[in-house]
Amino acid sequence: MALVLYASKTNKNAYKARVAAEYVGVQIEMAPNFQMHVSNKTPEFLKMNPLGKVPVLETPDGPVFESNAIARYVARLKGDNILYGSSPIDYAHIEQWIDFSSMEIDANISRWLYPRMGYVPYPPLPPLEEAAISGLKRALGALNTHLATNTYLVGHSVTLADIVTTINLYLGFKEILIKSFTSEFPHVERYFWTMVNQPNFRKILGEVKQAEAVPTPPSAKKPSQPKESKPKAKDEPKKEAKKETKKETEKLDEEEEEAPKPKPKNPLDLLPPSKMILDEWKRLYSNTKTNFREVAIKEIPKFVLDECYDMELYEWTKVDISDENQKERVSQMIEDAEPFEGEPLLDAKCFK
Ligand SMILES: N[C@@H](CCC(=O)N[C@@H](CS)C(=O)NCC(=O)O)C(=O)O
Repeated sequence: MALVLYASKTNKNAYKARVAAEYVGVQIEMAPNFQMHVSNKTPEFLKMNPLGKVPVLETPDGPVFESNAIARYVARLKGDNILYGSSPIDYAHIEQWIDFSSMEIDANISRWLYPRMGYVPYPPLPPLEEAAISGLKRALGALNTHLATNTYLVGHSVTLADIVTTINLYLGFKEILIKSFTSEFPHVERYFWTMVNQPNFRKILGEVKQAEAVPTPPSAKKPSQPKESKPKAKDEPKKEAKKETKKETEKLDEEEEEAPKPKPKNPLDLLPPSKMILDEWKRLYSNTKTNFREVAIKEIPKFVLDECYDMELYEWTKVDISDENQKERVSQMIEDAEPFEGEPLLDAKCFK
C-alpha cells in the first residue's frame, strides 16, 4: 500500500514529509480530492486524527499525525539513512534543531503573522506581537551564529533538521520576514536561499519569493456586520465572533488554496501611531526659509519643535561634519546627488 498524505497541496506542514520523501526516494501520494474543512471532518478522517487536523499520513501500519512525526517516519523509511545522521549525538542534534525550529521559529512566526493575516483577532495585545518578534529575533540570532560556521545544521549534508527548519522559516520568508528584517541574520538568509533552491525543495515548493511588506492587519478590525438584517438571538453575536476567528492554521490552508491573500502593505505600519501629518510638515518645511543645513548641522529650529508633535519618536542628533560616516549617512538621506560637504547642501532637502 502506498503512503497517502492527507492535506491540501499548499499545506506547509505537509511540505516537511514531502521534501524528506524526495531526499530518501519514498513515494507519497496526496489524498485525491482532499478538501480542507470537509475531508478532514469526516468520521473516517477523525479515526486517523481525532483532532481533525492535517497533515495525516496513511501507512500500511496505520495512520500518523503531527507533521514532524510524519517527516521523521518518512526519513527513517530507508535503511541507509541519509537524513537521520549516523551516531547518537547526530540524532540528538537533529532532534534538537527540529524542536528548536518548531518551538522558537515556527511558533513565533505564527504568533506574529496570523493576527496580521486575520486568522486570529487583531489587534492582539501589542506586547504579544512584540514578544513574538523579539522571541523570533532571539531564535534567528542563535541560528545565525550556528550557521556562521556551519553550512548545514548537523554534519556536512542535508538532514531532516535542515528540512524542518527550512520549512519553518519558509512561511515567514514568504509572508512577513521582509529583507530589512532578515538582513540582520545574513547566515540564516544564505542558508534559507541555498536550501529552498535545492532541487528536492524546489520540486515541492516551487520558486520562493520573499515578502515585500509586513501584512497590514485587517483594517484594525471593523466590527463584524451580521449578514442578514434579521434580529439575532441573544447568543448569536458571540457565535459570529467565534466563526470569524477561525482557527489559525485552518484558515491558512483555506486562504492559500482559495482566496487571494490580503494585500500586504507598508512595513512602517509596525511603528507606533503618529499624530504628525507628514504632508503638512513637509509643506511647512519646504515653505520656510530655513534649510536642511540649519536643521541638520546647526540647531533644530523652534518651529520644528513646535510642529513636530511626536518629537519623542525621533532621535535628533547634530551632524558632526568631521565624521565621514555621518556625512555619508546624511548624503544618502538627501535628494542632492552631491556628497555632503556643508555649504553645497544649502538648497538640498531631505524626505526623498
Ligand atoms: N502541530 C500540527 C499542526 C496541525 C495543524 O494545525 N493543522 C492545521 C492546518 S495547517 C489544521 O488542520 N487545522 C484544522 C483545525 O484546526 O481544525 C502539525 O504540525 O501537524
